[in-house]
Amino acid sequence: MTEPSEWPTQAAYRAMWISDTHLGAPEARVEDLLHFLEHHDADLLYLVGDIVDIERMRRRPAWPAAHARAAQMMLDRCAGGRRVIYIPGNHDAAVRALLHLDLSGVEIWPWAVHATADGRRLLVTHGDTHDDHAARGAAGKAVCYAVHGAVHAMVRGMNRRRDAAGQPRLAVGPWFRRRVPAVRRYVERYEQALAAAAARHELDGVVCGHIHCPVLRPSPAPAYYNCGDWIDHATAIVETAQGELRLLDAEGRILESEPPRPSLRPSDASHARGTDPRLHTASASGEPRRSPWPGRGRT
Ligand SMILES: [Mn+2]
Repeated sequence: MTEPSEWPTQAAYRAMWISDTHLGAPEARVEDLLHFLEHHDADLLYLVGDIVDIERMRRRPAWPAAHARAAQMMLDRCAGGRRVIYIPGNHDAAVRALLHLDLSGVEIWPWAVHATADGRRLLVTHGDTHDDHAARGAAGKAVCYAVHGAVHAMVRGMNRRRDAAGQPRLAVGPWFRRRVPAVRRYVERYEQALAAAAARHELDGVVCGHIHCPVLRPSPAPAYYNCGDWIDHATAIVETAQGELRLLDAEGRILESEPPRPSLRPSDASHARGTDPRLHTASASGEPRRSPWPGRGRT
């Protein structure tokens, strides 16, 4: 393994959030992910669920070398004083059996509270446990997931033909949201449900994944940030040393960034003061009091 000091890092961040890589699923954009990981590094890496698509691999076992390498690269980031916190989602729910364990340095958490360099506290969760409401109950959720699965299977078939013909792939998520009002409403309700979860725990915002809709929305409070995915979008969220969140693409280009905040409110300043940004902390202080944990499902 390469020594941490030899990592070919171009950009180092205070924290980085990656979700929905779906390793083990053939449509995962693994080459893009490997490229991103080779050029981006952070003191604290959050794996925000659906990292390994265990659900999919149960039905069709596949673990190509590139997928194994991407998983290894992410888990190895806990070397050299860095931390990796793995928060399982619904496609890697089996990992929830390992909650609170420390596996060769990788910490497994049901969710976390991240303290930014500028003193904000953000709920970090995959998000599936909050989408019952968004999908209008368990039955609605089952229908949503079934339709979503069927369309994905159809588009996978189309993309195989497009690959063979050298044409660009179709992105399922964006197509869905443009064309199907019910999906657009679902996304809105999901975003509201996640922001409400942050508010319930008196936090400043939420960083999640699950619905494959990358976005940075610092206002209105509470803030809503979604990492996106590595099937349709190939995006990740990073935090700079100053506490600014950015949405990056696989090449490291900034797709969205937060507007500069004037200055810290006094209450926030006390939280931020004295923290060494390099050392800082998924404030593992960090589990909200009430468990958001009943959910199980598929996407
Ligand atoms: Mn998910």
